[in-house]
Amino acid sequence: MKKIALVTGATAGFGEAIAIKLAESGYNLIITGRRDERLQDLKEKLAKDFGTESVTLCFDVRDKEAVDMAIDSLKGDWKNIDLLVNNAGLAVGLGPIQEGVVDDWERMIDTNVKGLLYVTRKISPTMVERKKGHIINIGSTAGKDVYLNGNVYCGTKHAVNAISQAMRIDMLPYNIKVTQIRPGLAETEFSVVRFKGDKDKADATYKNIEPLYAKDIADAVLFVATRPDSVNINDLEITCTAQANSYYVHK
Ligand code: NDP
Ligand code: 8X3
Repeated sequence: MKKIALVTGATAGFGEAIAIKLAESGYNLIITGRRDERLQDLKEKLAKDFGTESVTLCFDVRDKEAVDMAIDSLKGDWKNIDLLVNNAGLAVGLGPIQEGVVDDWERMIDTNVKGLLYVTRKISPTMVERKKGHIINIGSTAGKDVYLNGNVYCGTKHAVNAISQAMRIDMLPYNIKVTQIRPGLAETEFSVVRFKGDKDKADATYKNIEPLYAKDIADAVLFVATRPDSVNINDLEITCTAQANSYYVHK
């Protein structure tokens, strides 16, 4: 029986690359996101390229009822998720707190913090019952250092950092691994979303540097997911060579 991985936010960026990498490495996949057409295309690709069986679940992680219904719809062995990758997330806007757009703040908090919690709350009890599993949370360099105008996004990733550490303690008696992976600047759809479709602004984020790419994070996920049973990678920060931390980038 192949292992089963559920990846949230598999319609783009890191999540899509992680799903492809895990499929290539022999996992069956549960892929999730809000854009169903992309999920169907990815399902087809995984089957064609790697003979992977996958299930698509189209839902918004901010909607607790939708999360519960989606996970409850899993049949038979698909309920026995070996690896959960909490990846779905976003930044919206970049500006000082006194000019902040409350709706943007709520989208970030509801997705990056509450969404991660809803999905984990629904999936972790089965891992606890089986005394088996691995949860990988995608945090950020912004979860340890803050940067100018990053206020609420940085706050959500600090929350992911704290929750990951706490989860690891909670899961300890049940043999469940918890890993946080904290990427730095990576060229995905992240900045296009942050700047609400302004491609020029998004591109400027990565100008004059070679950023990380989604594949780099997928490689890291595979590495941490394939350590021996007795070994856990607790926390892994990854930046491009031109970046030292949240605020030092050599351009
Ligand atoms: P992308 O924008 O390329 O992908 C984001 C993914 O999250 C999409 O699949 C999107 O799917 C999903 N998503 C967003 N909101 C929701 C929602 N409400 N419900 C369900 N799915 C949702 O960005 P990245 O791949 O770069 O980002 C992935 C994660 O990595 C995020 O948590 C981000 O904070 C983090 N990160 C990114 C970095 C970067 O520089 N790129 C660096 C450090 C961390 P859909 O729209 O179909 O719902
Ligand atoms: C994303 C990294 O520095 O663009 O988490 O906010 S950054």
